[in-house]
Amino acid sequence: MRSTSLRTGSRRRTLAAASALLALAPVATAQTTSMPALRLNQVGFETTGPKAATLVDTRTTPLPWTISDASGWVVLTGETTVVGQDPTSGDHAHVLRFEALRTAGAYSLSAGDHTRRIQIADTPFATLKRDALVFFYENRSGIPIEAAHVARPDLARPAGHAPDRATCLSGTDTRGNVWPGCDYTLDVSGGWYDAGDHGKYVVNGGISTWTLLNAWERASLRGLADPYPDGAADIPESGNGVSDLLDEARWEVEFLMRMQVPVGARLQVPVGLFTRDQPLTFTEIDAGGLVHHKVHDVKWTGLPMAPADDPEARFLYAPNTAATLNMVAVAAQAARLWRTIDPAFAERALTAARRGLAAAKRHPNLYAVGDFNGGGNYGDDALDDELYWATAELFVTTGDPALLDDLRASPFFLSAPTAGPRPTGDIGWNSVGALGTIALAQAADRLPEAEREAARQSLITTARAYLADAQGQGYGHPFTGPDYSWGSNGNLMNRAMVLGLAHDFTGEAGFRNGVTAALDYLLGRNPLDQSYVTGHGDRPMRNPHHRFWAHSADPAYPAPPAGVLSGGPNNTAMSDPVAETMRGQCLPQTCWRDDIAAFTQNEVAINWNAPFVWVTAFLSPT
Ligand code: 9MR
Repeated sequence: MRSTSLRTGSRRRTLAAASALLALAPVATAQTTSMPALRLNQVGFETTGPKAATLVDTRTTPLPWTISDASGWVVLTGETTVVGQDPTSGDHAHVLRFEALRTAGAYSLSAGDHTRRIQIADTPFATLKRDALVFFYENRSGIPIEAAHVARPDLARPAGHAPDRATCLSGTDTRGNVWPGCDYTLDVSGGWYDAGDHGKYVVNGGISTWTLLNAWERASLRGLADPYPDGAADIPESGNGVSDLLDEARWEVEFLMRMQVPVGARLQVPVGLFTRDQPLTFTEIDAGGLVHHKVHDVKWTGLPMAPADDPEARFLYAPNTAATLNMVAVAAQAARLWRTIDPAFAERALTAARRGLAAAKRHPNLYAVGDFNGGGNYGDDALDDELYWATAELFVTTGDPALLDDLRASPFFLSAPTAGPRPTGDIGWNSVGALGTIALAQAADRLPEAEREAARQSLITTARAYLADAQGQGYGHPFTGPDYSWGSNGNLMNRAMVLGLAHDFTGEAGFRNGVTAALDYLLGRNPLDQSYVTGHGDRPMRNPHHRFWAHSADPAYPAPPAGVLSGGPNNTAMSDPVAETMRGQCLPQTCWRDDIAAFTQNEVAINWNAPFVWVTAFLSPT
């Protein structure tokens, strides 16, 4: 885990930053001037669920609102609650609550001279849930994407990187270090492309796969239906008698295991942390069991490009401790989940996990080095949380008492994002400690009851803090900012997952309502009146940063499928060509453009769609 200050809001920081933000005049863009002032979930509200909308209006007294049905009959009236000036959106917000309306149908909501259509349905998120998972099939590497399994023929494409065989990168990096390479080649075919690029990264693959597997295991442990029973997602494996959610996740688990260094291989790698201006020194180690960081093109490819057209050479990047522990966590989880479904696969996963953990303990200080021309970095210089997470998953799978001793010795033992002996910070690809606590809190018969309860309490305390963050937000979502970092929508979904778990543990409706509030924000209740999900809502995202779904750059390429979540507003890394033009001109929640070139704002990624799957599966359990 690196510093999580960008992700975690504390009240003090929020207030200080709020006054700094007020100095930033909100700039009306073409995008903002024509927006309706009533902002709400454009997909729909659950008949029995919470229902809220935001009205942007400068008046400081409550305003009346009405809801009429399709025949114009007024079915509900009320008054807004004035929230006031919302510092991270720049909007003067009123909130409307209409949960009293519990009859499915189409309605018109009117307030302050504005009218907006709303939908109320028993399960408004069922299609969203399916589409959110199909995203993963559509980003598979090493297999053709077949017209029979996608919504439109133009989304089909030939297999990319089939096969994906690579040896270790050798030669000079951008800082002049000379990498020695290795004497083997691995077949690392399969897996998912990370995002808009063609890289496959173990670190980000780890949390993404864990999240999908947890969505399945959570339902199973709670005696709920499989959220994606066989056939639900219509993927090539549909019909094999296994959950589509498990089949999809296995596509990546197999890839993560292929990234493991063969037993006995000796490699020259940088050991320990190097500052960026220090030349690297390479030490020969027994690298067997470690896991390579990523497989990626030697340099970034251009856009648009179908995966099968990638002309660049691909390489394995040096193994390190974080990547190894990511594989361990997920392989341990897989060993548990497939134990009766496919015992041979489960056994193979357990062997990989055990070997990986032993290798990570032998080499606890191998860090990702990012000075290459191609590929994202996913570098992390604090690995205690990865060790805790991987150990927790292997302990839950095996019950090995030695692993429990290790867990109890970890600073993160039973900690959650804002609670426990060492709060982990919000969940993200580089902040995975809470995932270990979630595994321990969910597992039956592993921890003594008092410790299991403490794990649950940490998560519940965190969920309460997230609900407190939602208080006073103009758009009602459980995040104060002030900073909206890269992938802020994915971060919000990770918060929603913790809220969902707190609901599992307590049954308190307020936690479930917090999950819905987070989803409302993604689906249009936000200052840009934007559904950040393709194909869903009146104003869906259309132009993601993606090399294949690149229609807006070249009409020969397809528009995106439905169910793809945009990374979302990002006021912390405004380094793409679109964001550069917005610097100093947008408030945090508005630093976003639906533009294929805006890779810091509008890329899509497996670690953002995965908690989106978790959340939609939570809200739409069958
Ligand atoms: O999600 C990642 C974000 O947290 C980092 O700040 C950013 C810059 O390193 O990288 C993001 O991940 C990207 C990755 O490096 C390459 N594939 C696309 C990912 C999403 O933009």
